[in-house]
Amino acid sequence: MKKISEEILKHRKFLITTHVEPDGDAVGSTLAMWHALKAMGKEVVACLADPVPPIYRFLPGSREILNEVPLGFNPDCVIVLDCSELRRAGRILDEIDMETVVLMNIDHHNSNDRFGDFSFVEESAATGELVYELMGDLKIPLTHDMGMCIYTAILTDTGGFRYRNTTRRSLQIAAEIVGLGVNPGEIAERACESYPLERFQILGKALRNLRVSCNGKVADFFVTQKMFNGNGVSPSIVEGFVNYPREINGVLVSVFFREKAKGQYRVSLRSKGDADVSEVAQFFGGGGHRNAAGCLVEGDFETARRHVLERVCEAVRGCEG
Ligand SMILES: [Mn+2]
Repeated sequence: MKKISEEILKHRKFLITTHVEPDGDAVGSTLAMWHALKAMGKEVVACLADPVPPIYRFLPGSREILNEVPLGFNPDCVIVLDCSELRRAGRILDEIDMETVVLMNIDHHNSNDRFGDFSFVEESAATGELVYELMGDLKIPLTHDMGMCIYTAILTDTGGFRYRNTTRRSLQIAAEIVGLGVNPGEIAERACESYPLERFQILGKALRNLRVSCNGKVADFFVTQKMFNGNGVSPSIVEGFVNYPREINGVLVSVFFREKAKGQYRVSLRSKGDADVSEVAQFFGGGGHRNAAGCLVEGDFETARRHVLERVCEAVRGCEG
C-alpha cells in the first residue's frame, strides 16, 4: 500500500474505472477514490463502461461519472478498482494509450491476477475498505460524502453486514462513518430498498423456475431476455437476485443464470460457509471469492446449467470432507 500511496502523490492526472455491470462496491469505491483525489487537488475523471445503476445514483458525485473517456484527456495514472482481471474493466481502457500510463490495481478478490504496475490486493469485505485504508495512509480526512460511498460499498458487498466476509474492521470503518453523521438506515433504504417494481415482477417470474438439487444443498434459477419483456429495463435490475435462494434453509450454494445474449449466460454463484464457488467460477473462466463468484457460459442452456451444477455439487461435497 505504501508504494501505491507514494505513486499517487507523484501523479497529477487520474482516470478511475471499475468493472462492467458495476455493483455497490464498484460504484462506491470508485466515487470514494474520486472524492479523495479531488481533495488532494488532482485532476481526476471517473469513467465506467456501463451506466451507474439507478439505485446507486444517490451517491454524491455519481452524476459526474462518465461512460466515455473525454476527448483529449490523457491521464498519467489509471486506477482500476474491484476488478480481478483487467478485462473486467471493459471497453474503457481501449480508449487510453496504456503504454504511457502507470496502471494501479486495487481489489479484494483473492483470484486477482495482480495485473498493473502497482497492485494493492488484499482480502477484505469490499474494495471500499481498501480505498479507506489508502486514504488513511495518504492522510486525506474522511468527509461525509466519501463516507457515504465507502459505507455503501461495504454494506452492499457484505449483504448488509450479514455475510461471512464481514469483519471487525468492516464494522469499525462503518462505525467511524456513522460518527461523521451518515445514517445507516437512510443508506440502507436508498441502496437496498429503492428498487423499481419491475424488479419484483421479473423476480416473480424467475422464482417460478427455482430448482433445488444436490440433496437440497444447491438452488438455482434463471432469467431469460424474454422475461425482461423488452420494456427498456437494464440488466442491473436483477443485480443481487442470486442472494435470494441462499436464504432457504439447508441451501449452501445458490446459482443464478442470466441470459445475456442468445446462447450466452452470466452465472452468479453464492455460497454459505466453506463451499468454494470461486473454484467453480475459475473452472469456467471467471473468478471471485470463496463465497461469491461469477463466470460466463455458452451453448444450450440446459447443458450449460447441468455442467455448472455438477461442478457446484462437487464443491459442496468437497467441503463436507
Ligand atoms: Mn467488490
